[in-house]
Amino acid sequence: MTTLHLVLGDQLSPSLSSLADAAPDGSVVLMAEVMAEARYVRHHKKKIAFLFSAMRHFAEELRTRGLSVRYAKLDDPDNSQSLFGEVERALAASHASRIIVTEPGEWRLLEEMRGWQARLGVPVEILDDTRFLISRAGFGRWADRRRELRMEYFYRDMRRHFRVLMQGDMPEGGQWNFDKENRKSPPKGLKGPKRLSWRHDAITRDVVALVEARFADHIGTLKPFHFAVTAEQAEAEFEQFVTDILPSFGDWQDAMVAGEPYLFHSMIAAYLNAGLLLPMDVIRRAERAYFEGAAPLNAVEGFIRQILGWREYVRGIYWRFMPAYAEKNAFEAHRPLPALYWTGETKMRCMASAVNDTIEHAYSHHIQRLMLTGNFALLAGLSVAEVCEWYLAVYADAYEWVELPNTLGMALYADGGQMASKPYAASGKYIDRMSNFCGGCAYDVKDGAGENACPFNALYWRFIAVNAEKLRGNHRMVNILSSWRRMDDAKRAKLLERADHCLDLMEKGAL
Ligand code: DLZ
Ligand code: SF4
Repeated sequence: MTTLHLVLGDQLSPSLSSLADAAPDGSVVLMAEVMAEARYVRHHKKKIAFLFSAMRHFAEELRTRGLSVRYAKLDDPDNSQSLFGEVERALAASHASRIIVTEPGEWRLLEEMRGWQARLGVPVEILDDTRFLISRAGFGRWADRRRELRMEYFYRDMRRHFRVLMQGDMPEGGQWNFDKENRKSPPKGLKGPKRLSWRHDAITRDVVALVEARFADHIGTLKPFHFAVTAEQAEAEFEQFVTDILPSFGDWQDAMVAGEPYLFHSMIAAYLNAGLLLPMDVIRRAERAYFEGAAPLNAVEGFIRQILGWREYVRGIYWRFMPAYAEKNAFEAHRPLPALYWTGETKMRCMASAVNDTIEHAYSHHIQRLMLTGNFALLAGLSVAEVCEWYLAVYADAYEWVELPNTLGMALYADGGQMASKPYAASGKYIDRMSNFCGGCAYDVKDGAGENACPFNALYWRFIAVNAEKLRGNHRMVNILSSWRRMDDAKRAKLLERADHCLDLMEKGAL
């Protein structure tokens, strides 16, 4: 009796539930590089190369543990190019009598897998993904008890439950959240440390050549390719973060600096989301750094909140509200995504920087994603579906369970407030305070409606004006709505005219 254990590209953890009873005899582990997954959105070249190389390395690791691994490479002539097709072929070859898989991270794939048993005629067991700290059902029970869902309360319950940064029943330092200390503007010359980079082995060289040849039409530069592709390498990067970078992470968490795509961010999301690192390991390591006096509480608490709080919370929201969640569009935003999101060609220095970082690294940090590309999309009323697809495609860490609530909910407020208590809409003033972009920009951040005025300013007021009715019920928007109402008519008209002109320029590729 043989069991087929399917391992997906973002399930590269030896502790995976579907591998728990895999044994050298009676188990075949199946991994498959398939066009269906690589092309359902046009993933960034670096994202595909990272995953394929990490998948191949993980397959080798399982083999050295004595397991029998069937690995379909993308250019194998018999590759059916879909996960179902590869399962079907593996079933025929191995005569397995059942299939085990850990639940995938995307609704579309889970729906598909639920139909596999009937199509294949053998039992297909779909197990919980125990790499997450709370199960889908557990989150459901937590949410059922609440009238309104807020990450902050979820996070506190997770801190209490797992006893992370706690002193008895009290949070370490007497506060749950130290974000007020984490919003410093960047001083002149702020530079992040040099990061580790890895020499390519034969596996990575093959994969980079494959991606270059087969995905030339996808966004992104492939070289230099800098990602860790094994758990060991990812752990070394994380260790560098904890010892050298974490102490400064809190202070500069919201800062943006031209030419500094990473600053003091951990850069571990791609590794965590593919399974090379496990959430509780990194949480405990960061907590230890605090208790040993190696990193301050504001930094450690802020870092841990991302993983113990946000990461688990967005996953919970995703599964609780899908598939209806993907259809939400509270502001009825439908304007096509402009070319500048793919090319980085714009005179707006901040946007050019965020998009070019993305093209080069398949990465940009949280504040660039939220307050530049996300904020601009919100203000310009860009199509929610197109913006979400862009985020899913371009970031090496993006899978729909994490991308959709972050983009549709947090950045675009398209869920009408399920994720965020107010839209993260901001004018150029915020960007100027948190970055060094504006000084060297073709636009004037201090100008609202002039010929050279920063587009974020007029677009911000247009967003308030167009959505005033929808924003009225939100008490955190009261002041800004009344500022708009009190503004004199001529000024309002000029701002709206400037905003329309900016949108015209954007559509013509001239903004
Ligand atoms: C993202 C991705 C890509 C690019 N390629 C593959 C692949 O060839 N084979 C595979 O098993 N998984 C891949 N993935 C990850 C899946 O898309 C991911 O498992 C689902 O989106 C669910 O999170
Ligand atoms: Fe961005 Fe406006 Fe500043 Fe230019 S002036 S960098 S467009 S915020």
